[in-house]
Amino acid sequence: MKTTLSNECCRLVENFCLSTLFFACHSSFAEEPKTESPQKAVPIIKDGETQIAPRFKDPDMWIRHDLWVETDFDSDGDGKKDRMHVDVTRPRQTDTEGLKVPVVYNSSPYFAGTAKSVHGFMWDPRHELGVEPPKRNKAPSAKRKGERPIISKGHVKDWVPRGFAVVHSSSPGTGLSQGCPTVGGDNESLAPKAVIDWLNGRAAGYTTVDGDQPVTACWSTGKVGMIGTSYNGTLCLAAATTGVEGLEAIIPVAPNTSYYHYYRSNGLVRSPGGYMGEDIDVLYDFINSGDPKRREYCNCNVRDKDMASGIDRITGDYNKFWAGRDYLNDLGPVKAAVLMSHAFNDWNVMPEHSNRIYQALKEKGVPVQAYYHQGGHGGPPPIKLMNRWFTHYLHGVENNVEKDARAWIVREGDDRKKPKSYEDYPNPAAESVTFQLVAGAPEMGKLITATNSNQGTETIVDNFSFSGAVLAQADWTEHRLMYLTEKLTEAVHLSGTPRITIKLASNKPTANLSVWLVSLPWNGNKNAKITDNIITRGWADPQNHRSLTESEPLVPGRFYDMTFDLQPDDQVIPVGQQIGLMIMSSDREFTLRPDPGTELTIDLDATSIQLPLVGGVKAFAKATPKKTETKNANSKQNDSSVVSSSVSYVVNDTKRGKLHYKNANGEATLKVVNPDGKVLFDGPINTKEQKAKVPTKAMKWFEEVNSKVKN
Ligand SMILES: [Ca+2]
Ligand SMILES: [Ca+2]
Ligand SMILES: [Ca+2]
Repeated sequence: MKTTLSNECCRLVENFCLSTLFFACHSSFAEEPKTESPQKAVPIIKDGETQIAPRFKDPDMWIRHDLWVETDFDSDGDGKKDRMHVDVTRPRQTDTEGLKVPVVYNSSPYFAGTAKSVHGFMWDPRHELGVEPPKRNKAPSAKRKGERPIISKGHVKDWVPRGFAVVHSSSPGTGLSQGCPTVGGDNESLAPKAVIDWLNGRAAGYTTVDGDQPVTACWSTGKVGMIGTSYNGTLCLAAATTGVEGLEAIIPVAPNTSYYHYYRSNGLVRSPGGYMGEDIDVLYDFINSGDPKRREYCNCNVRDKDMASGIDRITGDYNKFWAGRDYLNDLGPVKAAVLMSHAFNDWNVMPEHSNRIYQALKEKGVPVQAYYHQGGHGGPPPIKLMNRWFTHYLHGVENNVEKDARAWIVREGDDRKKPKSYEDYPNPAAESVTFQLVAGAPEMGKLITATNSNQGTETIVDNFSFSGAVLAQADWTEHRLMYLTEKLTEAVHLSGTPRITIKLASNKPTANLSVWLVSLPWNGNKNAKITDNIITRGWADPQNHRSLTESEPLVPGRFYDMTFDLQPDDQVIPVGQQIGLMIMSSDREFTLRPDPGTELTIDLDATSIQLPLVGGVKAFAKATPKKTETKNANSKQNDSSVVSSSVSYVVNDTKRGKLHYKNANGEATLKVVNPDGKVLFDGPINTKEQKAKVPTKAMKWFEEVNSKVKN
């Protein structure tokens, strides 16, 4: 690679170059080391990875400086183009030997201070659905740290010793960057674009926020890779959607790719996990650390105008405001190679955020790979994966990274640095398996692959005071419905996005709807991993059964069909567990919390869930063999490996009433209540004598139902 100062670069920015050299002298160390090797330093590439080089390694020899890059927008209304505060850390040889290096770039709204604890100014979730929410508390103002010249030390240790420059910038309206924070607005895409333009000699940089002494990046090869976690990951994607020349690769870690999907779910107001009551305006207040003199303008225009009129916490519907903050709508110009990173148990920025982009880019033919682990929010891929990505796309080294496995997934309990490779995500061997429901409320019903009928309806009485974890462990409750598969005798591998189709009626015009896929028995141990208990979850607004952009009040008692996706997942459910489909109304940790009492009635025959299982229905059948009829005389009574013989179901029928049958280890009981609530029979039915006491009509109904369940 070229190591001399390119004349072309200097010609392009002729006027800047002298001042750059002047500036470089200032920012550089005072004394030349005496033992200078005669050969010029170059990045060392071995086995397809850029190596730590002895001559780039010493942090005392690095050059650090800051500057402001001028953008093309004026988002803070002062009539001047907004300038972004940028820092640079680069190997000394970029000054002394004319070395040119590629750039690892990280942009963030968090670098220069945030408002104190976000929890003081959240929206209060405790109100009825579909009404104007109570006003939220005023946020304390964020204190601007705005340190110079180092904005952040992030990623420096990984990349500068390998001979990359590392560049940071504060996003618009934060720290010493001008403009307004817009949380997903266009200026957040155009700001990193301007920085990349500067790294390529196409935009102006200055030594001060308002001065005219220029700074150039003649030391840059112009090849830029962006990396960042969460909001900083969003900004990588935001920059890529501009199609800016020079942005060759990005590694977004747990990026939020749509603010709608972050604060809403299928038409429902739904908080990110751990941040109950957060909304886009709360995040605005949290990051609003820019110039105190411009804040009034920004608050007025961005938060109190654009956001206030767009967020719609009353219906939770998708609209123009949200569409403008959904990067899936902006993928057209993307050409940067994307190494997407996320965790399947990130209940803050949920895994759909990366998956929707990954799948769309794959279809578009953009080079993509995915790295997923089983933990929570954040967590980048192992350095080796990142290094191979940047070495190929920023250095142009043919290391065949594009022929590597497309998906890297850390298995449950494994070291996060040791993912298993897969052909793709979802696993190409996964096939959708449809499960139907067998009645069981208020206890647990069954989840079966056979087709099924005459299961009637079952009803949930909403009560936000119980968490999903409590409801999943309850033996008997009216606050959730639970349907369990047989106990697994072989592990089952779910890979992809589960989809539920549900037919339901509400007794009120509004209702929350929450669905969890769980693994039972619940592991209540303090050290339990999240994958021990929760497989995945999803939320939806029944009012949006027909349209995501238009809620429709529910007619109490009328049944509606709706289909929606749970969060994408890749999880192996081990032997001995049962997969449970839990349906709730409010979800204490995620949804709004209306007064308890809303009743959701589910039509079981018209409700099903599709699970993407590796090996499809055959693999599932193999993991849940039919119980043998032979009495297992040899097995000990408490042998936990014996498949439980407990059967229980409840059937609701508007004409006949309610039938509840339970058989636990051979002890059968039956309860039949007529539609007026009169108990026709309630007692054991183990012997001929006991059965004789059951009224003929009730017995006939029971036999009908029983024969169907057995099939
Ligand atoms: Ca301005
Ligand atoms: Ca809605
Ligand atoms: Ca999972």
